[in-house]
Amino acid sequence: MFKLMKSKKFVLAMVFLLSLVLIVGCSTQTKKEEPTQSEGKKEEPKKEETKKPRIIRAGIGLNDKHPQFKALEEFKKIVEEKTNGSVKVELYHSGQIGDDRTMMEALQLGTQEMTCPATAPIANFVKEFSIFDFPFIFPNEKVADMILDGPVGQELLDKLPEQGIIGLAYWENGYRQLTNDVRPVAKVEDFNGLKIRTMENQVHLDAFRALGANPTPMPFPELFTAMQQGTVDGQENPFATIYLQKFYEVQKYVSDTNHVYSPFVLMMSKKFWDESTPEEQKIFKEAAIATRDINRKLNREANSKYVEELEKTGMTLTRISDEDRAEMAKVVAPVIEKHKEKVGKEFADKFYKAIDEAIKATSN
Ligand code: KDG
Repeated sequence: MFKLMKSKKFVLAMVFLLSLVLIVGCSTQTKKEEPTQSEGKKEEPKKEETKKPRIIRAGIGLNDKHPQFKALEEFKKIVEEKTNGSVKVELYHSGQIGDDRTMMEALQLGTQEMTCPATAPIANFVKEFSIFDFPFIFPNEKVADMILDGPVGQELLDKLPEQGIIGLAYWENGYRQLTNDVRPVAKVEDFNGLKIRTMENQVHLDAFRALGANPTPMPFPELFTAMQQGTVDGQENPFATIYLQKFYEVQKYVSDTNHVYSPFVLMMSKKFWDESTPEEQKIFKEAAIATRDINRKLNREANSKYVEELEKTGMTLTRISDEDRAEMAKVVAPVIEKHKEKVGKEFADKFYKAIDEAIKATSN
């Protein structure tokens, strides 16, 4: 009996011990599975951030040697750096993705983000822009800068958003000069019958017609071939463009007509602008202004350097006398009067008044 009791006790003791082991085991197991306080705070491991950069496709008609492209490269650098890579800028030159008009239309549709056309084709979207193409309106670059960067220039940029475009800043194309492959042009009568390619702008067409030439509007990317094939005898553009686009290969004569001071407008699609944050918009605007100054500096250096280089290529340079230039201005005066009516007398008067004030301010 005692033996039995002893063994019962033994069995009970064993069962107790076993259950103890089991309980302790289970409890430590459970403990392991329970998150510790600090583990509980741990965040879900983050998935790789795969936010793609937004792309700005910026296209121009001129080639990659031109100060316009050099300034665009600076714009790209600033924007990519300041947006920490969340915006990437792709640059296209030589009309690779279109001419001035088609690129502006692409900006309106939101299928391209930036371009930088001369003001002449912009007049087909906002008529008042044609005032920049009135011949002999800007006496020098200082005056042009004051007007463009002042309230009248801004008033014109403010007309672009209703066309689906944001005008960021005025850059510089420069004073336009005539080239042709027929004869030296020194006087009004020398324009007679010359087939001249002009930008797509009514003021240019009317002015060259008044001078006796036979003007044809044509997008810039088609120009070299048109001169090469003799579809046109000549064209007009600043010295830097004439040299850097190698027009001297297909043109014999260049005259320093200085007939129009041609600005560029660095512009962005309103769709892209509206999708950007206020911080990004600030970066775009500031970069446009910083690179405007780079562009103007490089462009002025290029225009004065390349006029000499053009003579070295074998082109004949004709210097126009003040009297002959005054005669040209007299011939195109009625064209200006006609287009003053078109842009609106009130606006034209305001523009001319601003020029007078800028002349006074810059001549001190
Ligand atoms: O990149 C600018 C060109 O597309 C164009 O504006 C140059 O002045 C020009 C022209 O004659 O068309």
